[in-house]
Amino acid sequence: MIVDRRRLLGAIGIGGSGLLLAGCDRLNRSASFQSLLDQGEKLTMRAQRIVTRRDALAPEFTGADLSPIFRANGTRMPSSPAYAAHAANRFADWRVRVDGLVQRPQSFSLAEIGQMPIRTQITRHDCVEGWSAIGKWHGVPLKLLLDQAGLRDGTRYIVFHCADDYGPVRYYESIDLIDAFHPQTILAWGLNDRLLPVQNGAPLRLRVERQLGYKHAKYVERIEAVSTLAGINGGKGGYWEDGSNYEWYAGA
Ligand SMILES: Nc1nc2c(c(=O)[nH]1)N[C@H]1C(S)=C(S)[C@@H](COP(=O)(O)O)O[C@H]1N2
Ligand SMILES: [Mo]
Repeated sequence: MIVDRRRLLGAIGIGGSGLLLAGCDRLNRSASFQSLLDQGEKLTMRAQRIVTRRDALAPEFTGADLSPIFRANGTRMPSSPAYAAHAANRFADWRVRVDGLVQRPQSFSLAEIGQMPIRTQITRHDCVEGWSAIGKWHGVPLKLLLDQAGLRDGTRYIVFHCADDYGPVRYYESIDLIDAFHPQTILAWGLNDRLLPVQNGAPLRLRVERQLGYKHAKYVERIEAVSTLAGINGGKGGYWEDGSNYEWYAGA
């Protein structure tokens, strides 16, 4: 599925005005209609700018900029015996499932993901707790997994379900389709030319580079397409959003 302009505009909630104007050619060009048109034009331009901004790439850096260590935050080792068994087995049997509002629910092994095109990017991670680090991430564009599963009409969000209990519930996060199909949004399996360490989310973690650290779900085991966030725990779309009123949209 391709995120086309209309879908993008619809996703940010201002697509309707253009469609409305297009259907109005029976109206004559009275002064007030002309001013409505002008307003519509401005709205469209503004929408275009917002879309351009949301679509822009996060800055990428060079090897010389890499942080000497990429620290870990939040869960450093999921506590479940199942995860420990996967880790002991070097995640040979780990699968990430893609389901929800998709035409072809399916799961991918790490080997399958390793066969898919690789994107590498050196980016800066910003945590709201007041630290940043620059790391080199390797992974598969999320778009490729979503395209293979085939999003169904009505999908508005992609939810990431993680393997770690953080406090009383599993960690989870969600993003919209603009971020899901952003070229720098990857399911990363590598950091700094090595496989992802457990503390940084092995075997798969989300990188969604325009957003703050807590959106970058680690230990991803299920990716769910949904039309609304209402059914996901507290309904605000993420562990911190539900638990501590963090903003759902944590983008630049
Ligand atoms: N599953 C899971 N994902 C998570 C967290 C977590 O505790 N569990 N912490 C988040 C926060 S607040 C940050 S800053 C980053 C930290 O990533 P790092 O451990 O690789 O530095 O992961 C995010 N993703
Ligand atoms: Mo964070």
